[in-house]
Amino acid sequence: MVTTPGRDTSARGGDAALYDEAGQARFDELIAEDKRIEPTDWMPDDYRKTLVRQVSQHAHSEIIGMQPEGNWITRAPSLKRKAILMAKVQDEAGHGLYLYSAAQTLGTTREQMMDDLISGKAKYSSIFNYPTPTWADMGSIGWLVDGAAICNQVPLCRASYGPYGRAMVRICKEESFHQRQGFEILLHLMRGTQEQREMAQESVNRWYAPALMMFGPPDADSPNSAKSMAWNIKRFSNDELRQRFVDMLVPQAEVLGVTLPDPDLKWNEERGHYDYGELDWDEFHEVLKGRGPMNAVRLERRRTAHEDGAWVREAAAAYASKMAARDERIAS
Ligand code: BYC
Repeated sequence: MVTTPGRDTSARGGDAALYDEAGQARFDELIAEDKRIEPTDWMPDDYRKTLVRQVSQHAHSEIIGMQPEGNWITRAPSLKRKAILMAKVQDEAGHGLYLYSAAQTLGTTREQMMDDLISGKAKYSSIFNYPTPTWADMGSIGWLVDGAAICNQVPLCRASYGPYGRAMVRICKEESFHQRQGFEILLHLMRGTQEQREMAQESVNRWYAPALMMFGPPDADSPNSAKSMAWNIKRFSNDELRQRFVDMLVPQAEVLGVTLPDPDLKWNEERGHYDYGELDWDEFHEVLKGRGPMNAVRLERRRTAHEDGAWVREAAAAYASKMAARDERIAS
């Protein structure tokens, strides 16, 4: 094994910083053969950093994403709707936990990720910085937000990093149920009274464009895509996935009877895809800078929840050290 000191290329964040030529060759081979990289394999530092960035942002999105829907648990229109919504929000918490665990295998700690989130340093999906003023928003989130998430995440099941890809398999199964329940909420409203139909349409009008922006900036402005695709983390570009999503939405909107709020949306025979109008990327960048309609509220809520949960973390740590001391006594 040839090692070159001075380049921090270790797979485990804090370990000795050594470039491993044989490790690099093995890594390149695994990527070329479209095989999985596991936590114990050597990996280039840039690959590890890219994954920590994407997986932790993804985990934060799931955790912050509980808030817009959590907002409606106490006001769901029936016991059945309430039970479904509670289960869905709990699923999001579970997704966050799988993903934090996957990120931890890359050498980062849960504490570090949490600090980055509550200090406002870490990003999370732009979509969760929009408000949920009506019940129809639970339908739009399921149909459009979870729908976009599935389009984006099904290819991530084949991500080259094992723990991430495996977490995505389970997450996608649950997202698929989430998307259907959102569709069903909207269908129910669209088959209801005039007022309910208007509520559903108004909500779709607000969520459609932000959902399209979930896929990230246009390819020409996506600094991370090329590397992520070369490493088989991302399998499709942001624009490719956005197009796939639009093509999927149009027939579903017809079944629902809602209008997608884009006058430029039309079938392009030549391309075999729907053309769609320009999105407001200034709005997207404003949201990313923390100036979206709900950024401050979302972060403040997370901060408070973290502080309120301090006693749980302390109790768990005290219990763990008590158990460790007991095991030591038994062993000696
Ligand atoms: N929001 O070079 P790019 C869910 C950032 S949760 C915020 O294209 P990349 C659900 C990007 O991070 C769904 N930031 O980046 C939960 C980068 O900044 P940094 C969450 C965004 O990584 C609860 C910069 O813009 N899904 O489904 O190649 C309830 C340039 O972008 C966004 C995931 O996280 C955005 N929308 O591609 C209901 C999926 N877009 O990091 C539902 C996993 C871009 O360089 N993530 N940025 O400072 C990914 O697939 C990719 O990270 C992205 C971006 C496609 C999002």
